[in-house]
Amino acid sequence: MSRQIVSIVGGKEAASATAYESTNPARTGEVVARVGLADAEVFAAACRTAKEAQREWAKVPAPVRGRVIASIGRLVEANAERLARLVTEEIGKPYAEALGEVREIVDTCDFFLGEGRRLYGQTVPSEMPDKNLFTFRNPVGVAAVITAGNFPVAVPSWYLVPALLCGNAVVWKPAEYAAASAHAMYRLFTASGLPDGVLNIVFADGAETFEGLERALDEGNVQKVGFTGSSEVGRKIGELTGRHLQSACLELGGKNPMVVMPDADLDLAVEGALFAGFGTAGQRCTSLGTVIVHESVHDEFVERFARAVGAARIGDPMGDVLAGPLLDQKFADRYEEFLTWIQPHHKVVSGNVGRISKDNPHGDFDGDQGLYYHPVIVDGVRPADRIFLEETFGPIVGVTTFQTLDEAVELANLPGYGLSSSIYTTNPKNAFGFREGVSAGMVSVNNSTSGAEAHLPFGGNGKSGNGSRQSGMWVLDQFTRWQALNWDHSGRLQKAQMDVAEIVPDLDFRLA
Ligand code: UN1
Repeated sequence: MSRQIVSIVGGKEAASATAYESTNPARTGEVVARVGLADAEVFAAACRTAKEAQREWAKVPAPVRGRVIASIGRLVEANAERLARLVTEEIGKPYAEALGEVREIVDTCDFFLGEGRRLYGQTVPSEMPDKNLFTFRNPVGVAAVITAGNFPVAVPSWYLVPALLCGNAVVWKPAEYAAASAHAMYRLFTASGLPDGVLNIVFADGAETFEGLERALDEGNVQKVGFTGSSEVGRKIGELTGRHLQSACLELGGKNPMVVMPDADLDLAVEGALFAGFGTAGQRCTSLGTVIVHESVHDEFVERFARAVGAARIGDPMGDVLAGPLLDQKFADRYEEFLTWIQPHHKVVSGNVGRISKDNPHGDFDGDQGLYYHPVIVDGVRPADRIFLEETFGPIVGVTTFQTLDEAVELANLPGYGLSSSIYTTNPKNAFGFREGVSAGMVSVNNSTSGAEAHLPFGGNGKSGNGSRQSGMWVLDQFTRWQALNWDHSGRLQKAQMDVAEIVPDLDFRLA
């Protein structure tokens, strides 16, 4: 069944300039949706519409906005299987994971529906009598949210739900190759009764989006940009928003390390590395990049890891598999390039490499019709290698060794990203030492690098982001601005710093 979808601005379908087909990566001949892509002007116009709608939305009491978030959560829950099936159909994410992804939207709504009755400000004592100080959280205005398609519904909800709850309007530009999932989520959100124009969805390619965003920023119609995607595009968005004196919320790539200490439970570490590296076909921004394993357990670890990967099921994402296909042809093409980074000094220990086919099967799976790739473990990786230094989005994991924890931390930080990380150890000293030294925003002990929970701060440092955090209470600082109010009821002008009573201490006093 193929759908026809277009952008929706102010509750009405908007004009499209070009046509795009979102296909099923498990059966590339199957069109999931025919998408009309809009141009830069539609994007800029959507931001104008959002600005109009935001004024009224901000006046809706926050607890009432919280009720709308509660309704969104209920609607998503009631449609969970349908939405998850669509996600699986459109981007090939295994169905169990797609259901988990949909669950994450509900969790996010659960967290923020109560925030409608909090959005706490403070009362603060004044330095002068008969004067009161307060702080208020004000919505920023219009948020332009640009998201990737590997988490086509959960990660967008991390922006959309708190942004709307805080009284902002949103223009959402999802990834083209996940357009149908995004469109379905948009419809669930608006079924909650959100007024027209408060949430708008624009399908557009990268270039038109960037131009539209620039225009909207110039016109003063966007106050916050949220972006999840590559470090390269994130840098451009950071520059653009910086020129407009804004700081975007950037969630970018990762080269997430997993350290395996000599005292680790190796079976657990292998299980963790298998899921972290090859679950979701390695296409999470939190997926495992490099295993940094102590030299004393290297051989044992690699042997068990290779065995686990050989036995892992790759196949139809509606089935019980570790991984399905890559997200889209664009990702398959890029992944093929990452495979060329394998050098003669490397040792592929996982078996076959490249596209799964009749001539190059994974066990009895021949990958017929889909963008399926062999999971690859590359041993012997060195710190100067591209495979070690750069994100390789897809099912490929490097392995390197270390001698001391300090060295492991240094290797973990060397690529300059800082999204997620993991250590396997049974010694708390190692766990806390690693936590303290590693540059990542997220640290797992005896767990996968992926699998962030919806109410912890999520975000990266270095090449993984500009330190902004999503999720939980921390994201409120992205979608609100603090306003300080002072109210003097003394009936006279009391000048701060000057008209302040002084109590004089005897600072020369010493105990005898
Ligand atoms: C992403 O890939 O963009 O940690 C985010 C995880 C997810 C988030 C990944 N909950 O696996």
